[in-house]
Amino acid sequence: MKKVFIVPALAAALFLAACGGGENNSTSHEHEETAASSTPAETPAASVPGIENVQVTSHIELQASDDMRFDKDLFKVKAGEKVKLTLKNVGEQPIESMGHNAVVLDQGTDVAAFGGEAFKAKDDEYIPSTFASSIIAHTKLLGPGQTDEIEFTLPKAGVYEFICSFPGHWGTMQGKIVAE
Ligand SMILES: [Cu+2]
Repeated sequence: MKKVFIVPALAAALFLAACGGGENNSTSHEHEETAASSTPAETPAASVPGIENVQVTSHIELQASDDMRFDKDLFKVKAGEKVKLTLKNVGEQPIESMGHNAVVLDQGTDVAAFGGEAFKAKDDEYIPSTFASSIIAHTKLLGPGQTDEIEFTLPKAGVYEFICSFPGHWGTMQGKIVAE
């Protein structure tokens, strides 16, 4: 987390250096630009490739397979409205070696760090309590042929990642839900 704060601090220091000498004639326009560029921004929806071709839905339907993939990885929903997510494990391998779930993460969650913690949470179906506040919703861990359905609401516009948190899966089993 420290790095997150170093960047604005540096920007502020540079800004102060640039404004050194105490002149009062720097314009307010310059101040605005500095403030904007030093604020860590959430990923704007427009920056997600292919999102312009995705229709808004209130029902996310996902399949997970033995090749460690979801069949889809990009969805668009309405912020503040209830969304249903259905996950089906269409694989054949046993849950112990190839279980799947779908975990919807809050904006800005460090997915790699989450995956690392999930690895250690076998007794909780790989849902790490250390990241409880980053989890919007999650399905059960599913074995072959099993299906689970959950409902949740994405609180505000932006980009939310979803992953399978079974050990080693998040690298290939991840996608984005864009709320608008
Ligand atoms: Cu998986």
